[in-house]
Amino acid sequence: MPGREAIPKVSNWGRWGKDDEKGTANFITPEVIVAAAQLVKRGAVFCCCIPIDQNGPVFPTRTPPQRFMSILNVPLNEVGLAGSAIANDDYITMYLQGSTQWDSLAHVGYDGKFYNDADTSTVTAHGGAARNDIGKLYQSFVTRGVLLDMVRYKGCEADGHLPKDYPISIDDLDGCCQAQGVTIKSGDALCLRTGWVPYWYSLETAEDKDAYFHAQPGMAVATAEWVHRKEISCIAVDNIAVERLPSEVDGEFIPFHQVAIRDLGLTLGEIFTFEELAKDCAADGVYEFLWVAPPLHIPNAVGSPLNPLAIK
Ligand code: UVW
Repeated sequence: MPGREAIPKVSNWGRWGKDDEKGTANFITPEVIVAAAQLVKRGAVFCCCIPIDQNGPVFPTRTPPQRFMSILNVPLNEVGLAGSAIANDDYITMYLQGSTQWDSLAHVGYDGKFYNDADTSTVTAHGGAARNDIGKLYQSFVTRGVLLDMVRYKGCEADGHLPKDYPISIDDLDGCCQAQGVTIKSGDALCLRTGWVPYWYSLETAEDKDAYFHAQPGMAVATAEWVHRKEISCIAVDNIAVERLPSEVDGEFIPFHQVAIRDLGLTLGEIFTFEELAKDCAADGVYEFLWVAPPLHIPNAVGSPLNPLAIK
């Protein structure tokens, strides 16, 4: 197996200035947003996240989200407030990486650095991420989305997902674009269907659920060069780690994360679902749409859940 030399040597450090913290989100210009808005033709809306509950796939180092009632059918006149109203409140505890999520540019680095030469000291226990946090992108990821339905393209529709640990290559990405009749443009959100998240919900045994996280179809590390060349603004995948697991690079668990997040400043999205959108795209042959997928406005956060919408 090759070592770190197999990781493409591409970088956006300094491209948008030495203080930039948005990375490839900068490809989404006002012109890109105006053009993306023209893609709304039918008013059809497709939600591309899983429910935030205890049933979704969560990496074993994390725990599933939990929602609690904090007050239950409380008559307001019993707590010193006027009137006949009764009220309920609730709260949630969750990993910001514990459901459909964006990884910020402070999520993964290497060799002591995060995107755009940010030192590891920019992330602290009390302050979180002082640089490259997801909160900086709260108005971002409204752009043209393109779904590459790799499950259908690779003839895996009967299984519903790509083979486990399938590495999606540059040839696959180009071939899928060609088969679907789409051209990737600067600023696009790449939405990639592997079928891996829907597959989770069919698993029954603890062994199968454990194995699920150790081998998954996803982006081959070499595709980082393609993503860079195409000026993609963000990648959203219906798998657990965007990239193929196990890694193709000796000694590195998540090499695509390293080059994409740290070197390119590329926001990665995981645990999406594209089943309904993919059905619609196959039916009308239109694989482009308005993509509205901002993170929550959480200053200093390393990641964020979201409710991503594809609108046709
Ligand atoms: C994995 O779960 C492996 O990826 P991330 O840390 O980006 O969520």
